[in-house]
Amino acid sequence: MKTFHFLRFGATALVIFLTSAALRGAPFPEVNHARAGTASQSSDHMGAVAARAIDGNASILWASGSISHTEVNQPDDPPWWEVDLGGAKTIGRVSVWLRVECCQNRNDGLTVIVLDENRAEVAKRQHAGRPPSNITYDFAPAIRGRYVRVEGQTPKTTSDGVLSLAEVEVIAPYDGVTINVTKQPAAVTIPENQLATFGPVTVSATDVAAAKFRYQWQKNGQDIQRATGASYTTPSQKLADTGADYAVKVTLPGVSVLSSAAKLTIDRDTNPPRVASTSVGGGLTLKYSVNYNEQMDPATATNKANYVFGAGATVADVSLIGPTLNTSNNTLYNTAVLSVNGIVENTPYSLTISGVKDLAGNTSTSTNLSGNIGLFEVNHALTGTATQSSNLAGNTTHTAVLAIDGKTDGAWGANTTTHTGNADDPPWWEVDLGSAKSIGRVSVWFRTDCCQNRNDDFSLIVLDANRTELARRTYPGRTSTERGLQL
Ligand SMILES: [Ca+2]
Ligand SMILES: [Ca+2]
Repeated sequence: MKTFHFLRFGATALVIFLTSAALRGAPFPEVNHARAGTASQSSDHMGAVAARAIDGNASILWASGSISHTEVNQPDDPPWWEVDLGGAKTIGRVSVWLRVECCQNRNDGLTVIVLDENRAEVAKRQHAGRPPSNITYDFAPAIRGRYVRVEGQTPKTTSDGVLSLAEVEVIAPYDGVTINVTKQPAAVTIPENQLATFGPVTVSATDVAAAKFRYQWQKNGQDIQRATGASYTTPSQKLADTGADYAVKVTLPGVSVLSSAAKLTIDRDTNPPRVASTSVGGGLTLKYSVNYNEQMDPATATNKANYVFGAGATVADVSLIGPTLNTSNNTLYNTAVLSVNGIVENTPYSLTISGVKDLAGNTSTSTNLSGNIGLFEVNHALTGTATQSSNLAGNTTHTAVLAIDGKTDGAWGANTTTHTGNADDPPWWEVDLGSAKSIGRVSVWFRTDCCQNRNDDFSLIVLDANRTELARRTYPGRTSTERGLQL
C-alpha cells in the first residue's frame, strides 16, 4: 500500500511538470527584417558606416563600435539613414536606438518613414521634441514596405545635423498572437484640483514577455503625449474635466487591443484646507514650513498677515512650494515656507493661521499651532561678504561669492565653486560676517572633480573684529569633499 501511494505521487508530479512546460513554451519567434537588409546613409563619419545600425548590437555607447554616424564637418541637410529590406515585407514595429552619451539634441524631431517598393510613403512618424534612447512605433494592423528611413530634423533648428544610430529593428507582425487585458482600468473619483491615476492594467499574450508590450493611454479617444506606461496619472484636474473616458491601447508588433474605458468623475471640493504637518529648518533665519493637505490659493497662502506668531516674532516672507505629490495617498499639496525673525532655538512658540484658502476657494478655520521651536540652523555666511586672494585670470564666474551661495555641489560645471589665480602663496578665501556672530560650526565643501592635492594641509581660521585669531585648525593630508570645524 505504501509503495502504491509513492508511485502514484511520482506519476502525478511528472504530469504536472509536462503540462507547465507545454504552457510556458518557447518565446514568440520574433523576426527582425533589418538584419537581412542593406543599410546606407547620407554620409559616413570616421568609418561609422550605416551597417552598424543593423549589426544586431543595440548598445547605445559609441565605444561599442556599433553605432552609425553621418558627417560632422559638413552636416547633411537633412541627414538620413535607410535600410533596404530587399523586397516588400510586412512590418509590425520599427524600433530605433540612439546614442545617448553625447549630443542628444541631434535627435530632436527625428522622423521615421516607411516606403514601398516604388518609394511611395506608407507610414511616417515624427518624434516631437527630444527622444529618449529608444523610440518605437507599432503598426497594427501591420503595413507593407521595403525601405525604412530615418531623417534628421527639417528644417534644422536645435539639431546639429548629424544622425548617429545605435540600432534599427524592423519587426514582422506577431501573427496569431492575441493580447488579453487581464486587469482593466477602473473608474476613478477625485476632488477637484487633484490628480487621478488609472491602472496599472495587466496584460498577457501566450509566449510573449512583458517587456514586449507597449502602452498608449487615450483621453476620449485621443492619444495623450508621453502616457506610455501600464498606468497613467493625470495632471491636476478641474471640475470641467469630469466625465472624461480613459482607456489604454496595448500593442505588440502588428497586434493591438483597446482596454475598456474608465470614467473620471470630479467632485466639487467643499472641504476647507488643513495643516497636515509642520517642520522647522534654518538658513538666513528660522524657516517654518506649513505642509497643507491640498493645493492652496497662492494669494492667501502667501499673505504674511494670515500667519501670526506670538509677541516678538514676525513673518518676514512667505513662499509657496509645490504642488508636491504625497505618495502615501496620491494627492497634491502645497507647502508655505515662513521666514521668521525674532525666534531663537529651543523656545516655545505659538502660530495662528487664518484666512488661507484652497484652490477651490474654501477658507480654513483658524488653526493654532504651538510647541517648542526646537533646533534650527542659521548659516551666517549667507549674509556675509566673501573675498579671495585673487581670481582666475579671465574668469569672472568662479569668484569668492560662489562659496557662500548656499550650494555645495563640487562639480566645476555646476558653477558654484570658487577658484583663485595660480600664483598666490598661500591662496586664501575669507567671508566677513558683517559683525561678530556666535559660531558653533564651520563647514567647508571642496571642488570634487579635479586636483584634490591643492587642498592638502589647508587651514581654517576664525578672526574677531580686530582680526585677532580666535580659532585655527590645520587639516593634515588630503581632503576630498567636506571638512568641518567644531567650535
Ligand atoms: Ca548597432
Ligand atoms: Ca479643499
